[in-house]
Amino acid sequence: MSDRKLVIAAAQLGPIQKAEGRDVAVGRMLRLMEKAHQRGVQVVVFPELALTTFFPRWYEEDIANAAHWYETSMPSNATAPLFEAAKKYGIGFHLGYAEKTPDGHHFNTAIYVHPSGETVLKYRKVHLPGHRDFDPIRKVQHLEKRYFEVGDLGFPVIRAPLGDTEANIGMMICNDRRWPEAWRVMGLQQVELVMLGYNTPSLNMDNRGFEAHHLRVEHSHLSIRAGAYQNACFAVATAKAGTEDGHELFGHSIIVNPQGEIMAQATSWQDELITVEADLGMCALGRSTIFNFAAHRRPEAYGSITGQIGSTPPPAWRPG
Ligand code: CDT
Repeated sequence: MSDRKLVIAAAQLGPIQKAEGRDVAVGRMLRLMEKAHQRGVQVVVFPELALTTFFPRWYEEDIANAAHWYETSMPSNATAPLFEAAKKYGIGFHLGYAEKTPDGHHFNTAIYVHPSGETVLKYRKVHLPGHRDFDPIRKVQHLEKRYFEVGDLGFPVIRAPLGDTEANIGMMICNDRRWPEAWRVMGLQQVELVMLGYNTPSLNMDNRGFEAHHLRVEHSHLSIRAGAYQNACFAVATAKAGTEDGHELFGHSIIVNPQGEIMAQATSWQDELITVEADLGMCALGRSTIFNFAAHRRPEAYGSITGQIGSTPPPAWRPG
């Protein structure tokens, strides 16, 4: 036990339909922030692309027709109430949204906002799943590579005031959680709390092979639990859940401790707040023993991790 306690929450959102505006999403988020305040929460994590439906499932021949999905300023008139609520309740919040920069770049972005309204940290999604062009084989499109550029900020970690303490915080977005490299880059910066939002279809829509349905959530949890354990950090993983215009996203938002244990899990596919009291002192055990990087890492054996992208076949051995 330490005196570095923090009450954190995953604020899962139910579905947002294509026709629904940001006012609907923000109104629901405000209700979750009010609930968080009632429960003494100090940090709230909202999902990836929290202000709109998961629009990369919709193909636009002319990308200009997708312009309305992006935020060109943060805060904006639509999102200002979130910043005001943060100030009123003294709650920091993580928000995922589609960003269009002043010079015309498009990113799948997340920010962490201090209760003062200042943005503490920004992250732009690195591992964009899916494809760029319309894919006739797929049952549902997943056009993140069409609508976003690869994030250009790396995986930054920053030490910042959180609640009554300070913590080393980092972020990843959805598909990033499946890539151990993303976790380790933050582990190497002594991250203590990873915030991540996701929109994950309940079924594999690639239509290129069989994947058992029950493994979809399993793979998500497996990745988050392993990432938190192997890097001695807490993780708050928040879903957008439920059926958006006929397309189902699984919920199962979780908060995980540095032992890789699930401390809390959402049970609905609707707006739902799950909370825990995290003792950030717990990060010290893994970091000073089995995952004491300074003592045990062997980067001289890891060159291929950064030296190549695709895998290569190994040399073949034959008897005699
Ligand atoms: N949003 C996101 O990154 N979703 C992916 C689904 C991949 S299916 C092309 C995920 O990893 O959950």
